[in-house]
Amino acid sequence: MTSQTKNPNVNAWIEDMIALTKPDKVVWITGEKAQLDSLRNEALSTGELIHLNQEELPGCVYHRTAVNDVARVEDRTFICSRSKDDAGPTNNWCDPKEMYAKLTPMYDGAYKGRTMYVIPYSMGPVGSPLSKIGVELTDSIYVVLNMVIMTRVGTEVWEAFGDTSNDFVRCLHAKLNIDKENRYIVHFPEDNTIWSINSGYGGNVLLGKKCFALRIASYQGKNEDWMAEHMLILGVEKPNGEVKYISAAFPSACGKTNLAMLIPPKTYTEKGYKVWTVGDDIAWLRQNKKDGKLYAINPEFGFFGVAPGTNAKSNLNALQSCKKDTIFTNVALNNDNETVWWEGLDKNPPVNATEWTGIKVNGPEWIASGKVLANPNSRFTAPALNCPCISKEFDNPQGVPISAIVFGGRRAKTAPLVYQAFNWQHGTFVGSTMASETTAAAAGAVGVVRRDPMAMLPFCGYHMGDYFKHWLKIGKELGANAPKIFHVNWFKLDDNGHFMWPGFGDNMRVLDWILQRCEDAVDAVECPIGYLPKPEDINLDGLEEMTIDSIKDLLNIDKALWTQEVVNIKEFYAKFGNRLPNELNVELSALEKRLQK
Ligand code: GTP
Ligand code: SPV
Ligand code: MN
Repeated sequence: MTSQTKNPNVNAWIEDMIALTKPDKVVWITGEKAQLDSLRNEALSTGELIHLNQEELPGCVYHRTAVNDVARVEDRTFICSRSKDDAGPTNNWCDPKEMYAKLTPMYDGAYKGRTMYVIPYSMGPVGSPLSKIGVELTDSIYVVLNMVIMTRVGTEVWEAFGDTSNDFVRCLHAKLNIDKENRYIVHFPEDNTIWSINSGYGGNVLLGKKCFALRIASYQGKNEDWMAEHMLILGVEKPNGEVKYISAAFPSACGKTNLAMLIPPKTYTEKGYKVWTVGDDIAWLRQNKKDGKLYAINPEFGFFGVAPGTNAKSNLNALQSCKKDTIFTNVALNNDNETVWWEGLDKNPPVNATEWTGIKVNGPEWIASGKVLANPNSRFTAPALNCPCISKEFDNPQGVPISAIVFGGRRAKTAPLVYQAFNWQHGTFVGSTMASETTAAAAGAVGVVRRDPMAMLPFCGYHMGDYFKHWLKIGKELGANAPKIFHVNWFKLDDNGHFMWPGFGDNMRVLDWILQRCEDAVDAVECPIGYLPKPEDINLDGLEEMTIDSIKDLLNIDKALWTQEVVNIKEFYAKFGNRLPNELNVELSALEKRLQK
């Protein structure tokens, strides 16, 4: 198949990459069903994909990654800006010339005996002023089929490239040998280029997602006056039909997909409240020059969601979304060997199970011995349009106006259920000092508390001090139109190590308070860290297990812990040297003073 675009910049780059990687064959992805069906069949015949029951799960397939390749690899992820200072203290950096010199020989002939797939894709509705485009080259059919779900792929995207544009991201992926020691996920922000090699795991290889839509896009946003954030976007429809939009940044595997699709408790649905999903992982936000408000689009087209813990009670909408046309990765197979199972799906692990690496085991015995059937970071790739509560604004090229921005993480003790920042500058401080326990979404230890500013620690494509400066600048531009900023914690533990808050659908009760605050419809209590709800203002109707006293515990501010928190923040801030905006030091001192009072 010959090139599908006249754009000489695209064609020259692809020719160079063909010369480098030396594929046997080049296939241009058109997005047509016949082409995708034939690729799926080819992958099923080679074992790259595994068959699932097409009556129970129409259009669904199963995939196992290599055992050493199940999560993002932060220690092998690089931001190769020309100046080391521009990558900042929170990113791995290497001189771009050196990195190209190191990786070029690895890519040399990497596609020999293989096919190069050319995937044109748009992040965001095709042609929207808020969207961006890219091309991913890959030798993996699994990547092609995932990209088709996760981004807008197809011939129509070439039109967005026009005949001359150079504003597209060049993404090169090669599986090579899935060699862990030579795995590299590398970003060249100044070249609009991403190179990924020796991995086949989602976050490392679906280059439109974290690599482009966060790392490269955050850099573009800084230069072009918009923001790329690790945020879900949801709409709360009130009984009068009005919809208010909230975006929320939680670190990986900390509840974005769940919150984005929440089903409100009965006390709300009875009154006519509904929640609509716009996005579950990434938001691109920009001030609308007409009304001055902050608008957000979800640049993605599907959900790459955490499977374990997803069930009819916790997230029915996610479960419905993956009933058809879904790719399951590293989950377990059921008794029948052709439907899927994961921890938390139900209480009945299959007796004749196939665990995620492919070993046939007795599920209940296996679990009793302390092992898992599904990988803790196993995932489903489901089309967003499958979601029963997908927002009708999902495809709106203008995006949706954001009323509230919410930060959150997994904190066993320190952070209360919810509080509101005093203003945008203080909210930027709250986001910049976020901390959370690490999860299985990235390789490495799980459950260690680390600072993860705005849930962007692994995803910011430039110096984080400059990123904070950018937040402050956007806040100034928004002025009175700026969304209100909040912090939540669904994961506070009691002394027995149990979650104190029921979470999931009941998080609606907290969103309700947040929206009331945005509308000045409810008072709050000023405390050293921000505005807390009055306990009686959290609606507990129908929530038998919670009392006003348990809400008080959830909202309690432990001064000793917060005093320690200030010490830790100081230490963290010291990393940024003179690139930390002074406004944040001012906020830190003010917090310290308020705590001493
Ligand atoms: P990424 O896709 O990695 O960015 O993750 P995410 O932020 O979308 O997290 P997700 O919604 O998939 O949730 C991850 C895990 O947190 C799942 O096992 C959920 O069951 C659990 N979880 C989500 N929301 C809540 C909650 O409100 N309370 C509790 N206790 N657990 C939750
Ligand atoms: C995350 O880790 O935040 C994810 C999954 O959303 S990945 O695509 O692997 O980044
Ligand atoms: Mn994520």
